[in-house]
Amino acid sequence: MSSSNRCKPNILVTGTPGVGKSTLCEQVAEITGLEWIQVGAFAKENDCLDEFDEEYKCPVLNEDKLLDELEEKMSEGGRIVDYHGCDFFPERWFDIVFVLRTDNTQLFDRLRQRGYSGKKLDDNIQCEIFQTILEEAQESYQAEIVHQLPSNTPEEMESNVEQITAWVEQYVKNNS
Ligand code: DAT
Repeated sequence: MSSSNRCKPNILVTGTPGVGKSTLCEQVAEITGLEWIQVGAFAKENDCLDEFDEEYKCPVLNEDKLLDELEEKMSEGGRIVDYHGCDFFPERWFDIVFVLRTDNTQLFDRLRQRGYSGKKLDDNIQCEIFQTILEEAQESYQAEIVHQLPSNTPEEMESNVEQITAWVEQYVKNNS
């Protein structure tokens, strides 16, 4: 359910790697005072990574340990969580979920710039084309709280930051 007793909301920002989650979260966190939790970095700092996946060339997340480590923060509220997956978080953690979307030619360029190539690049582009994360979010959370946001241009980024910031301000007003 989206209703909670939290004075400050918890937001999930998800989507394929490269769609702009971190850029967006950093700005929203700065304006609203929510704490930005970049799950990959948090997992690294809190020892929640398991063995290295050779195929994808990235470490595997220990999801159970991560959830334990995050529980207290999430129960307090006031967090903006940034991750390219969303089906293993407790539904009760989030008041709203944003799925960022990017056209695949743009995404291709961004991921190439990040140094992705081969299977890792192809799989991520396919992930976006097949709306994998959007469907994951729709299957994991109430439809009313899941919102898609286009993230192709700086103007769209700015508009997304403004919309989310306004939503946070309204939430805080309603819950104070
Ligand atoms: P993510 O955290 O989803 O992996 P990011 O925030 O690191 O993505 O962004 C990846 C790159 O793309 C980064 O160089 C900033 C750029 N970018 C992201 N969203 C954008 C947008 N809406 N317009 C222009 N550039 C964008």
